[in-house]
Amino acid sequence: MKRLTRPVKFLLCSLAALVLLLACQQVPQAQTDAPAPNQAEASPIAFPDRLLATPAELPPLPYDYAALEAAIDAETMRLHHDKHHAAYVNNLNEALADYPDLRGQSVEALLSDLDAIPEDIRTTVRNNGGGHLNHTIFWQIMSPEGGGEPTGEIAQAIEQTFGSFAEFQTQFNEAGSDRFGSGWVWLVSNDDGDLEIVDTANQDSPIIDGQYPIMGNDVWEHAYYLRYQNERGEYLENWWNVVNWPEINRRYQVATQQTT
Ligand code: MN3
Repeated sequence: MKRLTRPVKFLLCSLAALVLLLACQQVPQAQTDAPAPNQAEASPIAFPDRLLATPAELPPLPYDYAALEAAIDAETMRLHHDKHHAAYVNNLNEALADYPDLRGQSVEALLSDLDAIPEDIRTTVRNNGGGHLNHTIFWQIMSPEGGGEPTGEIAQAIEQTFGSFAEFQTQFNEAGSDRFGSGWVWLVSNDDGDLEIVDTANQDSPIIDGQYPIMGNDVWEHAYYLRYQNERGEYLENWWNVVNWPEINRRYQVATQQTT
C-alpha cells in the first residue's frame, strides 16, 4: 500500500474524528426523572405539564399519612395511597406488559386517545390509568399547610367565573354530593379555556374529554368512609381545610399558557 503523505494522514484523522463526533451525538440521552421536552411535544395532550410515565410508578405521598388530619384521617390516607393507588399502578402496568408499543407513552397520552388502545385492555387502561393520574394530582393539590382562600391568578378566575369563592365552593360541593356512586368532582379548564365544574364516573379523567383538570376531589367511599361514614357532605366541607392553592394555581397557569 502506498505510503500516505503527512497532510493526507492528518486529513483522514480529522475526518475520522468528525465521524466519531457525529456518531456520538446520535446516541439517545439517558432518561431522567424530568420528562424530556420532545416527549411533551409528541404527546397529543395539548397542555404542557409534567407527564406521568409508563411503566407507572407509585409516587410517594408528599407528606405523612397523618398530615391531613384537618380533613382526612391517617388510616384512610394509608389505605388510599398504599392499597388503592398502588393497585391502579400495578393493574395499568400489567395491562401494558403485552403491548411494547404503548409502554413508554405517558398516561395522559394514553387517556386522551382511548380509541387507539386495543379493545382487550381499553377499559383497564381507562380505569387504572385514570386512577393513577387522578390520585397523583389529588395528593399534590392537598397540603398540611393548605386551606383558606385561594391565592394568585386562580383566585381572580374563580371570582370572575362563579361570582365569589363561597359560591364556587357551594357549586363544587353540590356537584360532589350529586355524583351518584363512585367518581370525582373537578374544576377543569374546558374546550374554550373557561373554568367549569364537572364530575366524572369511576376513575375517568377529564383529559378523556379534552378538559384539563385543575383540581379535583375524590368522592369514592374509600376516600372518606372510615371517618365520615355516609356523610359525604361533611367530608366535602372539611376537605377545603387541606386544599393546596399554590399547586392549584400552578395547574391553572399551565392551562392558561395553552389557551393564550
Ligand atoms: Mn380514590
